[in-house]
Amino acid sequence: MITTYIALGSNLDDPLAQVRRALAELARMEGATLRAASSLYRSSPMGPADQPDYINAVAALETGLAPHALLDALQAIEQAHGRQRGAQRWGPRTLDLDVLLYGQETIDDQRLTIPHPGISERAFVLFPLQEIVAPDFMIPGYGSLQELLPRVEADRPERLPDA
Ligand code: ROI
Repeated sequence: MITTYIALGSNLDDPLAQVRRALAELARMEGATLRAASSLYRSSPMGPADQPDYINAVAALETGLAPHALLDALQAIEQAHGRQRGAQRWGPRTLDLDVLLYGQETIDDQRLTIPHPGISERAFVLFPLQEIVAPDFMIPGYGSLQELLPRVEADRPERLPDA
């Protein structure tokens, strides 16, 4: 079994509901167990500014699924949320599920780059992640979470109260 960390993001069609529903779907996913989920956060868009704020969260799953099978399962959830692919680069989306980490493995192929290439500069990923891992948590190739967090402090997202 591997612990994998998934980033959730939405800024269309009731983003709070999209992310809550996605967390419930991760909890029901075949071949995986939801071990932890962060609070929900509101963040300003990275990329084009003329789009709504995002709701973000990070979840920890324990799974025996291989990385690409995991990706297939996550993309099925995105599809069920009406995700339209191939529109504007870095444009708005109903639901984004990104594999941030898969154990301590590094993967780089056509479909997957793990750790996620944006991980070290995305405050909307690192702050939620901080809630569900230890401070000395290591991100292969990037360093520890406590080294990375100060560099994105200026973009700290707004943590929302629990529902
Ligand atoms: N910006 C924020 N704040 N949150 C996201 O989840 C997010 N996802 C993206 C891009 C368009 C890069 N910007 C984002 O894919």
